[in-house]
Parts: sequence; C-alpha cells; structure tokens
Amino acid sequence: MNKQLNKISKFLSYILRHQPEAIGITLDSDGWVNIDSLIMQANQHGESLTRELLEQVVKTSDKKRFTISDDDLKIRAAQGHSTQQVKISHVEQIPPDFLYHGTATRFIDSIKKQGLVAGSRHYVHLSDNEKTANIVGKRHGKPVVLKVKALLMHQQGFKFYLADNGVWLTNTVHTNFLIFD
Ligand code: HQG
Repeated sequence: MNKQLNKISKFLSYILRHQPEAIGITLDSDGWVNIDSLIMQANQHGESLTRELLEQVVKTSDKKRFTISDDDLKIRAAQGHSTQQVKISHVEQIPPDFLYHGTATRFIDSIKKQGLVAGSRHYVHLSDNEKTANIVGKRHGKPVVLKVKALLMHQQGFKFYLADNGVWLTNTVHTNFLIFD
C-alpha cells in the first residue's frame, strides 16, 4: 500500500472506529455509514477523498480492515471500534481449540494479574494464527504471543465472535485460560 493510501487508511480507521463526530458523521449501530456522505464530510474537513481512493484502500488493506456493503452504498470498519455509536451484532461462533493474542512484554505483569481486558476498544482481539498475533504485538513494543484456550472458554460459557475480516473477538480472557510460555 503506498503512502497516500496508507494515510487514508489511518484516517478511515480513526473515523470509522473511534471519532466519526470529528467530521460530523454518524455511524449506525452496526457501524455503517453511507459512502457518499463520508466522502463529502471528509472533503469538507480537509481530507482529499474520492470513491476511487476509498475502494483502493479497501481492496489493498492487508487486514481487510473495511467492509463495503453488498449494495455498494455503505462502508464500515470490520472491528477495532471504541466509539459508543456502534454496537455490531456479531454472530456468535465456536472458536478453534486455541487462539492467539499479540501483546508487548511491558504488559505481561499486568495481564498476569488481570487477564486480557478490552481497554478502550469494545472487545479483546484474537487471531487464529501466531504470525498475525506477533505482528499485532509489535505495534506495542517487544512482542509476546499468548495462547488462549478458546474452545475451553467457549465450553464454559464465554462468547466468541468472528469479525468480517477474520479477527476473533471476546469480552475478556481470564488468566486461567492464558498460556504464557
Ligand atoms: C493490552 C489492530 C495491560 C493488549 C490489530 C494490547 C488488532 C493489557 C493493548 C486490533 C491488558 C491494547 C486490536 C491488561 C490487554 N494489562 N495491558 N490486563 N489486557 N492489554 O491496540 O489487540 O492494525 O487496543 O495486549 O490488528 O493490540 O489497527 O488492541 O497490547 O486487530 O487495523 O492492551 O487493532 O488492527 O491495544 O489491537 P489495542 P490490540 P489495526
């Protein structure tokens, strides 16, 4: 992804996950916004955005961060929200035996005490493979990948959801379901 698209991707993440009000748009409770309104408001707030650029960002996003609706009229972020405007009704799914969470060494002491918490986002984010978790962890410092006993959690009543882009979501992970080695 080139520099211009990367900048737009960051802008869209910020607006569609965290601060839609920054450009005067409202997301519906499933996170969708009309693409024409988004483009109009973005341009009014100094961001040069066109439908073509937006489509390129969606297509080339390494993590498939954004989803365009089947009728091509709307866009949303697949996961990662902190805005209270959104409460996506994800479908519950049965997870595989293990999922992975990438974090940084500096958080480990706290995670050992509290388990994984969602922080400002709506969910704890998990991957189905260690490689992706490692990349996520690197965003925060020296990466560590924690293994999560996901199926056992599910069997004990904890809910799991799968976002449009394959990221797994759950509310919290207690320490007894974490493997630290
Ligand atoms: C850590 C990215 C201390 C947690 C990724 C993480 C993901 C704790 C940080 C998505 C803790 C939160 C989300 C505890 C959790 N004590 N630290 N008890 N429990 N943490 O960015 O999972 O590239 O909100 O380990 O791909 O890193 O933006 O969450 O290090 O899917 O599209 O608190 O964002 O996607 O950090 O990343 P974040 P995340 P994008």
